[in-house]
Amino acid sequence: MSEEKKQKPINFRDVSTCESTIQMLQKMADDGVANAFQRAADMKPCPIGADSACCKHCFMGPCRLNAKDPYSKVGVCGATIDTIGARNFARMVASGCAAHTDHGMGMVDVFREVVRGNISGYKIKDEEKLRSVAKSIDIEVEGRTAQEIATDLYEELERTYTQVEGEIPFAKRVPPKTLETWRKAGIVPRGAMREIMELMHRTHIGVDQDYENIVKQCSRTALVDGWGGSMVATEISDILFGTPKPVVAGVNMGFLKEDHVNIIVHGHEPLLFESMIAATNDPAYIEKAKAAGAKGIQLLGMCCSGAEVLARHGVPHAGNFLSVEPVIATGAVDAMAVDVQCIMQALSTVSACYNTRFFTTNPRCRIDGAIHVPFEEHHPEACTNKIVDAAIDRFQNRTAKIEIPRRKDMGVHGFSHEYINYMLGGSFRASYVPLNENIINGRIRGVAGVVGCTNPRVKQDYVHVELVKELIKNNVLVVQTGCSQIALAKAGLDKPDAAVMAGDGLREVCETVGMPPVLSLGSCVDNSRILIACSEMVRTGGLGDSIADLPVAGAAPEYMSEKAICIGQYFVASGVYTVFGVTFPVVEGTKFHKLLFEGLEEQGFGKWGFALDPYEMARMMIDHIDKKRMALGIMGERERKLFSMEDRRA
Ligand code: NFS
Repeated sequence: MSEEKKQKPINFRDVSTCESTIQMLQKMADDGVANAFQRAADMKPCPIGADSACCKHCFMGPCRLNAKDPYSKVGVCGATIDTIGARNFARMVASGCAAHTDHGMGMVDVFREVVRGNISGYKIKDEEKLRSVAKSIDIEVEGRTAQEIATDLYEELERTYTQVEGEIPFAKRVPPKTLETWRKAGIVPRGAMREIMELMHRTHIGVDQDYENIVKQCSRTALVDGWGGSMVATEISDILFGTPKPVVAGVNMGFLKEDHVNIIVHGHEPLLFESMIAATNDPAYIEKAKAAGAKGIQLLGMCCSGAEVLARHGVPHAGNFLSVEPVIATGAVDAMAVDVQCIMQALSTVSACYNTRFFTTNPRCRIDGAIHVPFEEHHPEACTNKIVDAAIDRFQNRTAKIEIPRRKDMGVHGFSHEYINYMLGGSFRASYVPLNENIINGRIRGVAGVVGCTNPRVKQDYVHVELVKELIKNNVLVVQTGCSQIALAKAGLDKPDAAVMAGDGLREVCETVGMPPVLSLGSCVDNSRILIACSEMVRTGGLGDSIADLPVAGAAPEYMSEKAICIGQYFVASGVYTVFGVTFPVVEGTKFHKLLFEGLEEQGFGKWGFALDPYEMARMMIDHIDKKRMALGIMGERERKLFSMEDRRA
């Protein structure tokens, strides 16, 4: 079954803290089926590549520089370590930005077709959101029909992608002082296509060889993701499928049901998932499943589209990125359908081992060995029906031994920034005033976004969970997206009674409002909700004039994707201190590294940070938050006591 020959023995408890994943890793080992944890153990990362100290941008090389003595060598063309590092980093940003903006543009395409009446399967579900998004970019809404507003809106939002000159529409949502910093630096994004194109051009051999200049275009490209592609994806998803409101929902593999037909959707675009919800609730299909001997059909999500429908509809979520292979080892997954992004190629092999029907659905993502059933927005049922049929057929002919981990974790999901507004202020005075007030009076020390992937190079979920626990203990309110929020959901921190784990101040606020100390906001494109929340905090007043003034910080402690690098860069460019774990793909001690970790902050932006240890990471974020509080003059006496590492651990 396995393609691996010599395997390093691994203790599963050393590589994950997710009980279900550990149980399934044991099963995979018994079954002789390979997985990412094993492959990571067997494959040492290339040290030169890990530091991004090699250049493959032309064929005079590849040139390898020495990370230990970075200025001892240059490439064949004379490129220095700073140029090479900046170009490599920039291309990660370009790739991550392309992924999010291509997704966002796909959403605009569908929105346009819905507005024109060419698609019947989706409709404008949240008219209030339509109006508020339109208003935020100065589209007239008074006395106009939804149709008229939506027509203007898609035309306007399309500019986020295609515009050649001028600022993207959502630049209007950026706090004035932050926008001024961008304008001064010449980095207000035009359209995504233009920014990505220019960044790819500038990083070609022999073009931009000034790392500071490259970083400018890097920021501009990243910003067109955060305030552009991703934000449009979030807003249009809300308009079409509804803005999330808190919903009690479950996470973990225990939601698979042995006596049901189980279907998992894994990927990033809500379209496939929304249509799959319709198909699996179709009475005709439920009857068909029953005729095949099942009690019904159980639909579950994984990764980011899973996080979106968890937030919007309470569809259970089976696990984050590193659990996608292990879940198949349950033998209970009758079909897995994927669209784009974070889809491991190995899923095709693992599915074959357990007789799971594995489907690709998007023309952008085909995998050798998968069954390709094209998803087409005009006729989504043509795709989803085939998948449900195949799943029922597989249920009837199950051969794999079934072992489903028992664990189910219930929690509250779906905190859109609109809901945070409402939750804190109530329906009559919905606003961020209570949040700002509680930050100013010190009950809440600050806000941290903890987001991003899981990565087999670090113990799955461990850094996420320890970091978040440490932050809330120190009265930092945590907002979450992506695979990170699934880690915390499994650890039980997204329920109101988790407030007992928070410091006194945060606990008091949580108990008064009835909210958890950890708010899960959705998928990775929903990081744009955090940007909007930051803007609202600035607009509400009392916490400075720009995002860079706010007592906030961000982290992606177990990241693995280029999308994460792009997200990190747009938070930094927006003014947020952003700490990454695992590894940082830039040679330490270089001028380029210094610019990212110090120089950008001096220019009025945020800055990057790096740490492996969750407690160290928390300390860095808290120190930064305190630094901002101090600058704002809201550092109360009570908080001045600095805890040592030992105090915190205790
Ligand atoms: Ni984000 Fe979503 Fe997860 Fe990482 Fe992948 S699923 S878009 S990249 S692994 S958080």
